Amino acid sequence: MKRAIIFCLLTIILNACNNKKIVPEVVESQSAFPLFLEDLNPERELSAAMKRSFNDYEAPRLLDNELYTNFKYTKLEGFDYNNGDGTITRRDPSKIIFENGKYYVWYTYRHTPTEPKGYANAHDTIPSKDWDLCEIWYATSKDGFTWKEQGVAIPRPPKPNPGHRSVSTTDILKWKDKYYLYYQAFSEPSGKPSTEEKGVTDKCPIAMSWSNSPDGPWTPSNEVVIPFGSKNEWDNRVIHDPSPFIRNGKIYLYYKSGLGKRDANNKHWDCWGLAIAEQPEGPFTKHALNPVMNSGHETILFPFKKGIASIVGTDGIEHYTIQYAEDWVNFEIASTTKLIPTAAGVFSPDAFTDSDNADGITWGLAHFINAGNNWSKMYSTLGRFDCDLSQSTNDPSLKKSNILYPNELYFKQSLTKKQRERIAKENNQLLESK
Ligand code: AAL
Repeated sequence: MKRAIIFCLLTIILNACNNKKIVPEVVESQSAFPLFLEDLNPERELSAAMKRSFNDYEAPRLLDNELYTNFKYTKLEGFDYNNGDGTITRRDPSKIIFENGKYYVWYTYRHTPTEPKGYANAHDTIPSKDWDLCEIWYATSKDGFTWKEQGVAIPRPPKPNPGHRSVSTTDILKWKDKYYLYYQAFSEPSGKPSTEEKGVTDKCPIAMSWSNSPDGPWTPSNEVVIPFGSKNEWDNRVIHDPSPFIRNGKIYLYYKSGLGKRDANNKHWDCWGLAIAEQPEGPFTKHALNPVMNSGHETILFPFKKGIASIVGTDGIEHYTIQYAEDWVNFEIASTTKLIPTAAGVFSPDAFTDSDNADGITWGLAHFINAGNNWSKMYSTLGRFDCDLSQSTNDPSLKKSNILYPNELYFKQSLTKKQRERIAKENNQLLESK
């Protein structure tokens, strides 16, 4: 405790120092940086890296940083995948809520006669992608490890309602004792070749259904609640991954879209927006500062203290970071991490409490795509992750950074034939130049 007080005082002093407009002189000489932080001279000149340690992060050391964690994973009981033949998928789980003495989770469920066969082969019963021809199903659990599948929550609605092709990638909102599921509502198979530029489309807006019970029945609004942006606006192409929360008595719904031309890796720029409404059915007003996040094809959000935190997943210049926005709009990097859960739904007790001191999270469910390691039999499974991003939890074994991966994992990332040829050419050029 004494060290924590000293550290806090030190941080305050250092921030005060750094906030003063001191024009950094060329530091001729100063005493060496001390062995213990409590001996640090608050007037000391610091390098950029050491300034970041005290200014940019909650603490210069991981164990003291509430917004750093490593992750542990556990396979789930209770879900069947037809021996991994690609006909059954479960993916993109929602946040988890605790009601009626048990946990609830909703997810994208596909059960089709065949595995996904691409847009060109898609048909009324043949999926183009893993998330095509899907419904929203749900499951319950007493412990978060063994789950009982309850069946369909949101079926595909009849044409021409949005989602008649597929409903997927849902999240839950509890608002004034009613329940709302927001989800991607496809009216065409995902993967349609794009007319504007190379790549394919994954075009869907966001629809919503509501219920008086987490067990349903669910009534579809049969309307788009988060529309595409207009042509030439950043979120014109897709509106993905709806993630609703309650803040200041309003609904804060984060969503993902993708802007810019696809790059050499066929990726567009995944960014996240925020839309705010007074009522669950909208109207939602998109924030003027959108996009509010610059990375993360798969990003996990949860209220933390008075703000909101995000675990930024695959893709983007700030992927594999944990970020925090005290104002729920301007995100700053709080830590970097690794082996993060993909497309996860977290058990976030404060998701709907509108708390100004949200505790954070310790577990959730993630998805694992290509679960059979055979892209021609593509399907995904759900798994559990545990972490320590909680003020009330203190688990040093979840604050480690030196997580060693199996050596064979490195060698699985092997050079292509083309890369070996480039290297050989460079070698020969060097040899010939001597
Ligand atoms: C997911 C999400 C959206 C996409 C597809 C299913 O990871 O980004 O939901 O449409 O992939």
